[in-house]
Amino acid sequence: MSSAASRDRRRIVERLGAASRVLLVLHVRPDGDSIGSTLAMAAALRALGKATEVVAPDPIPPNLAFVPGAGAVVDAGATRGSFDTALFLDCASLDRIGGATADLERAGPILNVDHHSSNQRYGEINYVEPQAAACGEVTYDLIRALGVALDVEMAVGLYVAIVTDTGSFRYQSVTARTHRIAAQLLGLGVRPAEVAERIWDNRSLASLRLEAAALRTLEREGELAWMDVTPQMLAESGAAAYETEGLVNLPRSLEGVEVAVLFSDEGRGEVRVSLRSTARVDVSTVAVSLGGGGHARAAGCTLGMSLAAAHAAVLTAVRAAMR
Ligand SMILES: [Mn+2]
Repeated sequence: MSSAASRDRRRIVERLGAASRVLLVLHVRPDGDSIGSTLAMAAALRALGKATEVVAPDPIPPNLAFVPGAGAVVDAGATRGSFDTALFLDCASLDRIGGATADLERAGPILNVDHHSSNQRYGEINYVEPQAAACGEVTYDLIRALGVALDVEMAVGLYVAIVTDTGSFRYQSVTARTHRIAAQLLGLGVRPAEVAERIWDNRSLASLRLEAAALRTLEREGELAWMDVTPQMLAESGAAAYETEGLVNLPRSLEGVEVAVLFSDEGRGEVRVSLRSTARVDVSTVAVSLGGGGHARAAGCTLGMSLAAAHAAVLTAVRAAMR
């Protein structure tokens, strides 16, 4: 850890130590890292005697509702009272909290804890560890620095954060340290097979039908592959929008592919673009150039245009990045 990061962590620990009511905010379309890190952190703060509330700008996907504490998460706009501190985990930019901005008006200064290299440092204190494979790793360090003894519930949250953001320990971001942290969490009682089954082997028939329909649009151009989700596919399969999560891994798994793109048009006049790379191309620069953000190997953006226009804009930028 850099000395700047360790100084920032010390400052966050001091501020959280002095806090008494903390608002924690999930990001839009909360994923395993957002949910797992945030719920583990909220439990750690409660262990220190702090009052906490967790607000979600979008619903928690059903396959992540088992994470301890998920049942107490409230919708955007539904928090009560005021907070002396706001804590964001896994949020690269302020707009990632969507409709929870209203809740933020009754909260104190923002503490920003993250692992995205594109993090915009919008907090009063910013503790960003771009080397961490998941915000769950950063959260693990922070909970320990707070002097809280991890329990099995916090451990499940942190494990969910890490196992989801690393594609089950498969991505380039994974280090020996990632595995050492996971080993600690298993030692606290996390059952990895049970967690994996809950997250990945609980799919709806609709989501498999959506996958089949999306696969028919798969296109390949050398080391680049892409796929679409259209409003018609969502309607015909009956799948919910959150069930497009992870579909980008299909073109990514194609032999010889370096960059994979999923274009998801959910019929709201915009296209959500997910970008993945395997080893070489920094897709976060492509995403940032289109108004989004992320990591070198996983990034995304949302474009207010048609699917055809999004294809043109994104594929042109990706081809340039690949040269
Ligand atoms: Mn993350």
